[in-house]
Amino acid sequence: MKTIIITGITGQDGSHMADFLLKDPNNFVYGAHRHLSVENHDNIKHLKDHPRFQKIELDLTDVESINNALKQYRPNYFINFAANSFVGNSWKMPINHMQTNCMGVLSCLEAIKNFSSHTRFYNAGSSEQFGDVIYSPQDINHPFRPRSPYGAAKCAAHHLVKVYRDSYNIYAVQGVLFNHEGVRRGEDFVTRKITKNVARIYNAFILREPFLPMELGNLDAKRDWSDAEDFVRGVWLMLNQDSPKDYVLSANETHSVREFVELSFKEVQIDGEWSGDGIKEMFIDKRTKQKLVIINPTFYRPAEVDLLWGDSTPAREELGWSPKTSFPKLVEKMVASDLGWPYNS
Ligand code: NAP
Ligand code: G4F
Repeated sequence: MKTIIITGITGQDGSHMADFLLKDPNNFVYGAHRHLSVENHDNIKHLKDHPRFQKIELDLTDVESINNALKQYRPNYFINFAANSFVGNSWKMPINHMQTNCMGVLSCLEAIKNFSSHTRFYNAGSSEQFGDVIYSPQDINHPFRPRSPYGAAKCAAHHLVKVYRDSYNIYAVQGVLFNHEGVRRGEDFVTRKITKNVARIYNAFILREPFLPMELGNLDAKRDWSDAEDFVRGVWLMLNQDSPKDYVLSANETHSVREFVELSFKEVQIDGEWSGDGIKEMFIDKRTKQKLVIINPTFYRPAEVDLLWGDSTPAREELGWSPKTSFPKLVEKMVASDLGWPYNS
């Protein structure tokens, strides 16, 4: 039996990774979560009675809990998905981002080195590390030019993973993953925020009720969006190479927030058009002239990553990985899920 600790089990990637790994009867998953007064375990409630799944408590800001987990379970794999993952929050809580997303990773590496050196380690890196990009599409060799405390913390963690790999012969990798979304995406992230709001507005249309428009920030930001369910397989492949190497995972295409809005409303047959400029810009229903989207400058960031566009050719050629869900299918799936509609992949 292979044993795997997954941190961030209550989040999007952690829960999808658990589902993916538990398909193999030779895997036993320890799902690591932090203690909260009110549990938020919706993404893993279906695993409650699974015979090869066990929840354990671990907080990335608590070194003892990390040490204890490594000492007690000495797992074959330790997959660190836990993070304060919301970039927008990182200007408000920069120290928390550094403690969780960088020092937490260092604590994991130290615990592996000291108590379980056979454990293969994955840390969740991010295309935010590329930040203020100087060429497109971005590959693994693109320099790190972070634009947020979140991105800076992920860069520091990336360097530490390499240092531990080189210094102590630990199997440690940090994948650099471009944006990946889906039906378990947190509701603050722009894709899920849009699909939840499209569902709300569509339902109001059907019931002929008044509604408030959705409020967004920078519509021109471009991201390379994929389906999170496609990415967990890539992470597992990175953990099972002959020797450790970091890879980019991405869809290899880029789309703006504006396009995501248009496509989401099209899914529910609401035909909108843009009007106005800057903070006066809005998306209006062509038929009723009602406002569907307005700009709220509080969602602008102090510094923006304008364009992310990945090049995952090495992962495709060397690991045999590729994403299955296209961008339009991802939008369709998320809108359908937020409306409770059936979806066929
Ligand atoms: P997510 O849904 O926000 O999940 C983050 C998880 O981390 C949650 O389970 C959260 O637990 C946990 N967590 C936060 N602080 C913690 C702490 N101090 N100790 C232990 N657990 C803690 O994020 P995701 O989208 O699944 O992303 C997974 C990882 O990939 C993150 O490291 C993220 O930065 C990185 N990443 C994500 C993307 C993407 O597009 N999704 C792209 C690149 C990199 P609670 O439920 O208790 O809050
Ligand atoms: O959905 P977002 O908050 O994701 P962001 O900042 O790209 O970060 C995500 O992807 C990273 C990988 O590149 C991960 F490392 C990270 O953990 C996270 O998963 O914002 C996407 C874009 C930004 O440019 C933002 O300014 O959408 C823009 N945006 C426009 N209006 C908005 C909004 N973002 C949010 N969250 N909310 C808005 O109302």
